[in-house]
Amino acid sequence: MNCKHLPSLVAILFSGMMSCVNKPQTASISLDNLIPKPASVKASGEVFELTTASSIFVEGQDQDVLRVGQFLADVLKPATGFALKVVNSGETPAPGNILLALKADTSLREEGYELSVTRDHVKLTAYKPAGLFRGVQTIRQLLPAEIEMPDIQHISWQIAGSTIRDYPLYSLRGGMLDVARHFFGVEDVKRYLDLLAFYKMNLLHLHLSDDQGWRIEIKSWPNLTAQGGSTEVGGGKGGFYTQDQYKDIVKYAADRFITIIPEIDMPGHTNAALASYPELNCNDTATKLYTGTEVGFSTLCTKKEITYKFIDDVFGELAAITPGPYLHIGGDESHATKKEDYIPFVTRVQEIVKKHGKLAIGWDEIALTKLQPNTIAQFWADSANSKEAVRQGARIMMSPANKAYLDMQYDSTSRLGLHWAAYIEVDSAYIWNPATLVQGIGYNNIFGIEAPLWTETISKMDDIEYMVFPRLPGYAEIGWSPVAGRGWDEYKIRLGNHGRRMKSLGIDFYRSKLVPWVE
Ligand code: NGO
Repeated sequence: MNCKHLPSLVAILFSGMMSCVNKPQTASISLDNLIPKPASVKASGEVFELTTASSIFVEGQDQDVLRVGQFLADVLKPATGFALKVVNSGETPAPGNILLALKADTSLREEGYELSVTRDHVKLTAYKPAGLFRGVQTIRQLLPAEIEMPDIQHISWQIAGSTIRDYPLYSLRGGMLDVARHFFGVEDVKRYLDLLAFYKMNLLHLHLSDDQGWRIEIKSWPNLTAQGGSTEVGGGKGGFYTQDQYKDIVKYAADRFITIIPEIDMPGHTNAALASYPELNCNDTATKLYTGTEVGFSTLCTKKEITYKFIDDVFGELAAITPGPYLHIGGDESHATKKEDYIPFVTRVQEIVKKHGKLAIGWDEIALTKLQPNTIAQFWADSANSKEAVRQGARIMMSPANKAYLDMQYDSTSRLGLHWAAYIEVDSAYIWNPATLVQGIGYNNIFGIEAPLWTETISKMDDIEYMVFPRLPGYAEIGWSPVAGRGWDEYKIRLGNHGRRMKSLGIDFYRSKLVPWVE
C-alpha cells in the first residue's frame, strides 16, 4: 500500500496515519464527512484500530444501553467478520476496546452524546441510551465506508482520533411513508427505519389510510382491511398490517429510538373506508374502491353519530398499540366537506384523540378550527394556515412541499415522482432553514421537521430509495446540525463522499450532477 494513492479527500489529518505504509489496505477515514455534521469536532491526531480482539464494554445495568452495545456489535459484524463481544463487567477496558456508558450530563439531553477516540480507546458517553444510539451512528460513519458492506472486507478498520460533542438542533426529525397509495410490507418499513436511524432521525410517520387503501387492522371494523385494504393505485393487490405486524414495526422503531406516528386521514381521503362500510356515507351506500390518483373527492359523513363511533373505535385500537404520544388525524384537502361541517368535525376528532391519551397532529388546514392545547399543525402548503396555528399557540411540524416532499421530482427528467409543488434538486432540498422559511414561524414555534414520501408513483423499495436518496441526509442535517458552519458548497463534498457509504448500504441513489460523487 502506498499512501500517495489515497484519494485527495481522504483526510490524513493525523500523524498516526504515517503508519498506513504498513497497513493491509488503507481506510478512507475522515472526520470531515459526517452527515449530519456534529455540533463540535476536534481532531486528536491519533488513530484507533478495531481488531478481532476488540470488545464492546458496557457500563452499568441499563438494558437499553446493553441493547445499544449489541446493536453496535451487530452492525460491525458483517463487514469486519469480527464477533465483537459485548462485555458488561464494570472493569476498565484495556487498550483496543470500545466503551459505552451513561453519564450525568443533562446538557446532552435526550439524544446528545460525547465521543472520544484515541489510539487506545473509543469511548462513547451520553445522558440517555438514545444519545448512545445516535453516537453509534457516528462511530459507523467514522469507520471506512466498507463497514456497511454485507460481507467481509479485508481492510484495516481505523477510526480517526477525535473528540466529538454533539446533539440535535430540533428534537423531532424524520420521514413520512405513504403506505396507502401503494402498500409496503413490514420488511420494507424496517429497511426504511434502518436508513432513517443511520442519519440520526427519530420519527417515522405512517400514512395508513387514504382513498386507495386502508392499511391497519381494526378488529372492531374488519371490513376496513378486508375490503378497503384489497387494492392500491394502479389496481394492484394492496395489503395491510395486522396489529401484530404493526406492533413489530413499532418495536423495531423503538429499538432504534424512533417514534412511529400513525395517521388516519379524515374527513377527506377516506374512500377506502367509505367503500368498506355503507353507513359511513351520508347516502348509506358504499362507494367503489378507487385506484386512481385524484384527491379531494371523498368525505366521511360528518353529521352521522356512527362516524364518531367509528373514529373512536379506530383511534382507541390504534392508541392501544402505539406507545408514542401522537396520533395524526390528517385533515388535508377536504374539498368534499363543507367548511361549516369540517370545523366541528375536526374539533370533535381532537377531543377523541385526547380521550385516548394522545396528542393530535394534523395537516395545516386543521388551523381553520379551534385547536386543542398541544395540537400540532403540519405545514405542507399554506403558510397562512400555519401562522394561524401559531397564533393559536400550536407548534408546527415543518414539511414544506416545495422543499421537503420526497415525492417531488428532482428535475423534469426524473423517472418517478410528481412536480406540482416544485422540482426539488438535491441542492434545493438542502438550502432552506425551517426557522426562517415562513415569516412569523421561528425556531421556538417549530416542533420538528419531516420529509413526506407520497407514493402515487412509487410502488417498490428501489423506487423509495431512489426518491429518498440523496435528499434524506440533507433533511437529517437540517434537523440536527447547527446552521452556522455548514452550507451547500461544503455539504456537497460530504454528501459526495457518502456515495460510497450509500452504495455499501445497497442504496440505488440518484446521482445528481450537482454532487461530486466518490464511489
Ligand atoms: C398533498 C396531498 C397528498 C398527495 C401529495 C402529493 C398533502 C398533505 N395532501 O400533500 O394526498 O399525495 O400532496 O405530493
